[in-house]
Formats: sequence, C-alpha cells, structure tokens
Amino acid sequence: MAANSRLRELYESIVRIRAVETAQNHLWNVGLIPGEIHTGIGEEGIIAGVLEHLAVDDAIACDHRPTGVFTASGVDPTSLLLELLGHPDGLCGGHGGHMHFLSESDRLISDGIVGSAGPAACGFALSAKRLRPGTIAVAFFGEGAMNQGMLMESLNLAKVWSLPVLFVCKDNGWSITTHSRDLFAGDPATRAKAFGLRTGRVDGSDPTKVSAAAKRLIDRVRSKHQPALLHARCRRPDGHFLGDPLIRVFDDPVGQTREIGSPLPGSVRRGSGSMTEQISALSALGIRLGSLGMQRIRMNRWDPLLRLRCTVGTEAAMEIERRVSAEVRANVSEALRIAEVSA
Ligand SMILES: Cc1ncc(C[n+]2csc(CCOP(=O)(O)OP(=O)(O)O)c2C)c(N)n1
Ligand SMILES: [Mg+2]
Repeated sequence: MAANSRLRELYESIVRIRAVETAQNHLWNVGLIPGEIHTGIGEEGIIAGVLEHLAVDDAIACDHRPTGVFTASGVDPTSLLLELLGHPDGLCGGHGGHMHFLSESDRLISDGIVGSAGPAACGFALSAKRLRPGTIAVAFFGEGAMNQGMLMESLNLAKVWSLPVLFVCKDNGWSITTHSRDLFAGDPATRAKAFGLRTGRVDGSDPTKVSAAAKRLIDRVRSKHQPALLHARCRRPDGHFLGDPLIRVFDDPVGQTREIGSPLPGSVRRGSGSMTEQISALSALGIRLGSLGMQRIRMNRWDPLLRLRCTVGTEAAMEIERRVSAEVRANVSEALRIAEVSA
C-alpha cells in the first residue's frame, strides 16, 4: 500500500477511536451509562499502530479500557454503545458493561481484573499455535499491571511454551492515583528481557513510530512463534476514570477549590496522625497535584491525533474527521433510537 494511503488509514483509525470514546464519555456525562468509565483517550496511537499489523484471525485480550481496541477491530460501534447503555441488543446483551466486552467471533476479549490480559492472550496463543498456525495473540495492559503476578507468569509461560504473543504495555505513568515511579522497580522492557523476550520501546503518542516498532515485533512473533513485548509511553487527559477528582481540580480550579479546598484543612485537623504525619500527607497531595498539573499543561504534545494530523496534512485530515464523525454520529443516533432514550 502507498505510504500516504497507509498513513491516512492509520489516522482514520485513530479518529474513529477518538470519536467513539468521545461519544461514550458524553453518554456517561449525561447519566445514561451506569458505573465507572475508564477512557482510552491518549492511547489511540498505540492501539491503531499495533492493530495495523494484525490479521483477521489474530486474537486480542485487553484491559479495562477496551473501547478503542474493539472499535479499531471493526466491531460495530452501535453494538458497543448499546452495550454501554446496558441494552439487550448490545455486544454482550447489555450484561458486560464497558470493561467486559467480548466478541467471540472476532476473538476479542476485555476484563477489569488488572493483569488478566496476559493469561487470556497466552490461552489465545496456545490455541493459535495448535489450531491456526501463523496467527498470533496480543495483550494490551497498563504498566501497573506488570506488578501483577499473573502477568509475570504469562511472560514466563509464553517464553517456555514458545507462544506467539505480543505483550503491549501502555505506560501512562499512573496506576489510579499512584505515580508509577513510586511502585515500579526497573522498567517493563527490562523485566521482559529477563524472561528472554524480544522487546521494543516507543513513544506511544507518535503513531508512525508505534506502527514501525509493532511491525518489527509482530513479524518476529508470527514467523518465529516467540513472544515479544512493546513498551509504549502515553498520557491520558481524562486520568484514571471519568470524573477523576484530581483531574477536576485542573479543569475547574475555582469550583473545585471551593468544594475540596475548604473542608481539607478541617479533615486534616480531625485526622488521627501526628502533626508531622498530617503535614507530610498534605505535602504528598500537593506534590501529586503539582506533577499531574505539569502533565496536563504538556498534554497536547502527547496527543497522538494532533501529532499525526500534521503528518497527514490538514486537508486530508479534515476530510477524514468530517466523514468519520458523521458515521459515529449516525451510530450514536441509532443506539439512542434503539434504546429509546435521548442525550
Ligand atoms: C487484580 C486487580 N487489582 C486491583 C484492581 C483495581 N484497579 C483497577 S485499575 C488499576 C490500576 C491499573 O493501572 P495500570 O495497569 O497502569 O492501568 P491504567 O489504569 O493506568 O491504564 C487498579 C489497581 C483491579 N481491577 N484488579
Ligand atoms: Mg497506568
């Protein structure tokens, strides 16, 4: 395929993920989706860059942010949106919700148990090796998941059983509200190397670099039946989940200072710790907010959509954005019509 049309397809995939994620976020904001929503905005470059090199018979296991992977895999967005609304016509009959999407025929699964994408992908890869030679499995997970035993066991098993798995670690630097540097020894690629896996490191906000790194590893996983790990850094503007209180402080500093600023000193005074412990807890909170604030200020630099838009060119990018957003608007209208609700 010509380089330009390949780039445009990559961009279209990112734009479609962003549009479906944005629609999902809107439906949650107006109260139509129950429970939490973990958005994947900011991770689209990693997902699109990896999926570009997958074939229809390959399998994917993902984490608690599956909307992008399912969208980019070609699952009908209307059935995803209906699933989020808890409707019987949804992808899983409305029983799965946003963390538990499953498309059996496409070999796509997601799970809210952190780290479970590892064993699920190993299972897919074992069956691929025996029943569908030449096909592979991909596991998507965060860097926090790499502290889970089952993910470490999966890296080990994948190597000793020569399983065709690509492990993709989407490293946003945070596990809920804990900065990963406070709980992560070493780094994901070095850990995987210790198990004998081929590894790659890439800036996950640069879709063309992700695509090139993913291709190198996927070609090897497919031809040599050996696992590999791709470590891709990214930033997510929405934080851990929609409505994240730390993010709200930056989006609405005045309102939030009123809401949490005044009760805070009182709750610290009423706390059971010594004065030194209370001061250190408050300064830890200040440091967290400061570091998150710095990330928020630099967020555009990490946006895969904005970065690739420059490469694709304004005119081509706008045509893709107009077309895809009209398609996704039609998906949303269709889902709302079926569910008989309005947003
Ligand atoms: C086994 C397990 N432990 C804890 C949780 C609660 N939990 C949900 S998401 C999360 C953080 C995961 O961090 P990371 O893997 O970096 O993914 P991210 O949310 O940053 O994408 C935790 C601890 C869980 N769902 N499953
Ligand atoms: Mg993380």
